[in-house]
Amino acid sequence: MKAQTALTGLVSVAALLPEASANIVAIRNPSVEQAAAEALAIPLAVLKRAAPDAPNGYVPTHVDCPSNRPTIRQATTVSPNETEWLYVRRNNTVSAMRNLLGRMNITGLDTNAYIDSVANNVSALPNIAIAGSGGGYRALMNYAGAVAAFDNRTSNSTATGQLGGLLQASTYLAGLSGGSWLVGSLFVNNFTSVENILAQDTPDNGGTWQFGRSILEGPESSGLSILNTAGYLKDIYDTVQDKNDAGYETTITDYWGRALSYQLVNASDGGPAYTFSSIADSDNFIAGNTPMPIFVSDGRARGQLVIDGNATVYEMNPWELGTFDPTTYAFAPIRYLGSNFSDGVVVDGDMQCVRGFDNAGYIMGTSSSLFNQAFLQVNGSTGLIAEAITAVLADIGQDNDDIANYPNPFFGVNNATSRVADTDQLTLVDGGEDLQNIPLHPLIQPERHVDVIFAIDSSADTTADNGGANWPNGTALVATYQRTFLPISNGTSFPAVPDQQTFVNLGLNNRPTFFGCDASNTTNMTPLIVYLPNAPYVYHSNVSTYDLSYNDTERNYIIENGYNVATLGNGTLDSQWPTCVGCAILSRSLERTGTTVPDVCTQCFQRYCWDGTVNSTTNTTYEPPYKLAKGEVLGFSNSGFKSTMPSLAFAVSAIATVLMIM
Ligand SMILES: *[C@@H]1O[C@H](CO)[C@@H](O)[C@H](O)[C@H]1NC(C)=O
Ligand SMILES: *[C@@H]1O[C@H](CO)[C@@H](O)[C@H](O)[C@H]1NC(C)=O
Ligand SMILES: *[C@@H]1O[C@H](CO)[C@@H](O)[C@H](O)[C@H]1NC(C)=O
Ligand SMILES: *[C@@H]1O[C@H](CO)[C@@H](O)[C@H](O)[C@H]1NC(C)=O
Ligand SMILES: *[C@@H]1O[C@H](CO)[C@@H](O)[C@H](O)[C@H]1NC(C)=O
Ligand SMILES: *[C@@H]1O[C@H](CO)[C@@H](O)[C@H](O)[C@H]1NC(C)=O
Ligand SMILES: *[C@@H]1O[C@H](CO)[C@@H](O)[C@H](O)[C@H]1NC(C)=O
Ligand SMILES: *[C@@H]1O[C@H](CO)[C@@H](O)[C@H](O)[C@H]1NC(C)=O
Ligand SMILES: *[C@@H]1O[C@H](CO)[C@@H](O)[C@H](O)[C@H]1NC(C)=O
Ligand SMILES: *[C@@H]1O[C@H](CO)[C@@H](O)[C@H](O)[C@H]1NC(C)=O
Ligand SMILES: *[C@@H]1O[C@H](CO)[C@@H](O)[C@H](O)[C@H]1NC(C)=O
Ligand SMILES: CC(=O)N[C@H]1CO[C@H](CO)[C@@H](O)[C@@H]1O
Repeated sequence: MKAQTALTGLVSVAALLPEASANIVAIRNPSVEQAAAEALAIPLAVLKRAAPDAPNGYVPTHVDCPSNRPTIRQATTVSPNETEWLYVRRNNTVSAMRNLLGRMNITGLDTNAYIDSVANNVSALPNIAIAGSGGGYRALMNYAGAVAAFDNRTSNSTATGQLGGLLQASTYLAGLSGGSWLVGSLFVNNFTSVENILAQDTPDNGGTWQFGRSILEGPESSGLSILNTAGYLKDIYDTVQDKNDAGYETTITDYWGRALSYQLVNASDGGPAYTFSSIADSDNFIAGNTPMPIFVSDGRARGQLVIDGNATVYEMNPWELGTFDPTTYAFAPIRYLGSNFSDGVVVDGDMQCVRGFDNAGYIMGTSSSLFNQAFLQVNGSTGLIAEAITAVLADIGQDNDDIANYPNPFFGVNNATSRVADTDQLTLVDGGEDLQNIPLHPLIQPERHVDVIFAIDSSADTTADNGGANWPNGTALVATYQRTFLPISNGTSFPAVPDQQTFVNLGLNNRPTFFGCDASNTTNMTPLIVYLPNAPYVYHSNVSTYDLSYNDTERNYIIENGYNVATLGNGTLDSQWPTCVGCAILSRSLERTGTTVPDVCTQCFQRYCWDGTVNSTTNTTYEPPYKLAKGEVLGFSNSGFKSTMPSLAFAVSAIATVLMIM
């Protein structure tokens, strides 16, 4: 059994829901022509970022196919689009890496000369990826702190002891579930910085990450308008209803994804027309000035359970949805999801392509569909959303409440080997349901040649009392490692990791740990893993996954703590930490070019690499003390952020949800 949910002690939220309205005015669906006219009226500057480019808001719409008709491709390589983009991006990481490593004080190696010597050799140039786990808002905030630490745009992030520039030097930025909310939120908002998102959230100008009111009530404002809960819920209801009326089978994920958008997309009403594929058209991304975002989701047939490690793992990136797993082994153009694909092509005829299915919030909601549970508490109460969800549940059954429906683009593809070749709907669930709660799967594909993965783990694994719950214990890494021994792994490999009890006993879940340092002890030089587990540096950030509201003070503390997770308190706990991060970045590259490993790096590896020791003695106590002191704020200063309270202190921490999640 995996994530088991036991919803207990729920406070009824019926009072928060609008009265069932007798006359609901359906939101008008503009015609395609009207929408096109409106789109043309949007200033060009707006089109250059991730854009509200869906022809008809949230509702997927039939359009003429492009002359180059969309097709499904086999998963033999990464997409031509990615290959083309990588030329630009990898080249851009050269100066960023030179800059970063130059600040990392790697005594004994002229990093400038080294990077210059490998700059034109993609197989020698370090290839960096960052991956953020699931875990709801906790994961979003902890990952946000780490990404802020890696971002050279963050104030003081390029000072001594800091890691600013790692983000600029990275090729991939992956997110799963709560981690995908962070990645999605940054990309849909023009790849702005975390610091900037927080700075813009002022009392006068309700910003993007307003978590003070839970998603059941909606943020206080949306764009420039003040929101009331009734209007918010009605809007969500109406847009989902419109999609349903247009003939698409909707699920709770639609409601959930729409609600999420209000908090994550900085546009009126959560930007119903923002598509995930529009990221591929934004200037920043095309110019290779950002890494490539990747989300992860698991396949699960209706009425079935996810089998640990044996589920098909799908990825969503700005061009495609698909998987390298042999159980599907194909990729579909994400922009044209919803089209009637059969045998790998769109059925012939006019207006046969569909646009707008890849709503950004829906894609984020798919990766995090376990959180549909949050919406379930309205089941049985009155009000629009409640009635809609009750109806959905009656239709699909409670067992499928975590599913996201996609008209299956892989119908008739790889009939002999695919698990989904004969199903109309591709049903996807939360990427963490197979316990691989860190989105490592896309990053360990041999085709991507990643050298080092910074794995930020915000999982809630531990269950101990006395402050010991909701910390990671390595479960996600263990799951990914074990999967590489199953046939479904299809040539992927992963460094050896010990059992979870060893993680806890040796403190590997409480401080940075490197796995796979000895390349010769891994298959095909699998990436080095820099494991960065959530731990209490300046705040007890082990808040429950199902805590759905955070005041700004707490939000900022958790982000601050995440910053310290990544920087070891700005190097306070180890002044050589940035050097060691540099060594991790260079490790595989040095190996391939036969370059002598500098002594400082050897020292770092002695300190941070797991050496193969196992200690599985059962011991359930885990009460990590503060590594620094509460609120000891270094560098990424809380004072720089707004820390006022939401004016409406809704005491609705409605969910006393006891949820054991990966
Ligand atoms: C997006 O960000 C870039 C800087 O990274 C900026 O030049 C551009 O103007 C921004 N675009 C919009 C529409 O805000
Ligand atoms: C992806 O590549 C195909 C051709 O290889 C091209 O037609 C398409 O426009 C590209 N997509 C994007 C979003 O750049
Ligand atoms: C690589 O980047 C450098 C500067 O950062 C630029 O001058 C050069 O044109 C780029 N090369 C390619 C092939 O894009
Ligand atoms: C951050 O890194 C980018 C890419 O190397 C560089 O162009 C930019 O100038 C840097 N910004 C700061 C503030 O250091
Ligand atoms: C750089 O590292 C060396 C040890 O390798 C140390 O002696 C020196 O103080 C460090 N320099 C800075 C500026 O941290
Ligand atoms: C994985 O799934 C396949 C069917 O697709 C099944 O044959 C196999 O036994 C499963 N393996 C495990 C370890 O569950
Ligand atoms: C795969 O199955 C589909 C539908 O069952 C069928 O139409 C198609 O011809 C099959 N493809 C191959 C290559 O056998
Ligand atoms: C590790 O976490 C899993 C849940 O992910 C839990 O079942 C297990 O008991 C934990 N083990 C330890 C030693 O913390
Ligand atoms: C913010 O939330 C934290 C944690 O729940 C709580 O301790 C603190 O009192 C709250 N602050 C205000 C001003 O509401
Ligand atoms: C080396 O590989 C073996 C076999 O995979 C594994 O048992 C061992 O733990 C690995 N050692 C280290 C230090 O990773
Ligand atoms: C940056 O560092 C300066 C000097 O140490 C400090 O005064 C300032 O508060 C810091 N800014 C932030 C946002 O932490
Ligand atoms: C390395 C490896 O085993 N690759 C296989 C992955 O799955 C596809 C589709 O089943 C095979 O064609 C590859 O050989």
